[in-house]
Amino acid sequence: MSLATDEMSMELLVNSENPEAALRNMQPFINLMMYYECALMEIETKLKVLNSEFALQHNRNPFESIKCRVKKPISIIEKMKKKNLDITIENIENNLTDIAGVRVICSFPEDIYTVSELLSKQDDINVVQVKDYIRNPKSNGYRSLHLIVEVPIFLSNQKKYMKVEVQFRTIAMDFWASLDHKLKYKKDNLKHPEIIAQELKKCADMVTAMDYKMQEIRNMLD
Ligand code: 0O2
Repeated sequence: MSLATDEMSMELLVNSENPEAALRNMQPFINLMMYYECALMEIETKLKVLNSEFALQHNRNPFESIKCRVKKPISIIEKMKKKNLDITIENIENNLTDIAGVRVICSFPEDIYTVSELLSKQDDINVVQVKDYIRNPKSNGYRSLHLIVEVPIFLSNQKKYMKVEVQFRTIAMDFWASLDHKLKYKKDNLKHPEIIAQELKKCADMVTAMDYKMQEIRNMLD
């Protein structure tokens, strides 16, 4: 069981008058989270295979790191509430696309498109949605390429397609996004959040310029 589901089960069990019944009720949710974890393993393996092959051919890795996570139960509940949806297993599966999340950190912008295209064209992958915040950055300066893909997992009695959100960014975009993420959570306690947002936007422009300059140098080296 993952840490996320483990935390939730402990909380519910401790507060329950009938722990056995509580555990039975939670089982479908625990199963669903396990399916998402399996989907993450599939995507991670696919990306690692691409990385190894690319490294052999080009003598360098197209990405620096991969981080995988299953959304915490509390965040799932918050997102379902925000969407005004009843919290059922079916609704969670049908309406949330980022329960399983993979973040791929690349050195150069062009590698993002190379790796994401190689992943997308694999014949067992269905690309459900592409949000290209690199070619079309958000107004705050956020840049990343987001893919929602479906990947099959093979269980003992069924083959099940699970959705995974794969975010591709450069090291510089990731650095920027982690600081911006802090702004999102601290905004309410800041005196002038708009000034920080403006400064961050300036940084986003510098990050973009640097990414493309680094890419140019990389291409000259090649
Ligand atoms: P967390 O805590 O990172 O998981 P949807 O998921 O489709 O309902 P949305 O906002 O339309 O919601 O999806 P989108 O734009 O693809 O964003 C999904 C994720 O991208 C976010 O997840 C963030 O991880 C990241 N992201 C999007 N915009 C920003 C941004 O402006 N700044 C930063 N730092 N990250 C961003 P969550 O669930 O919002 O948050």
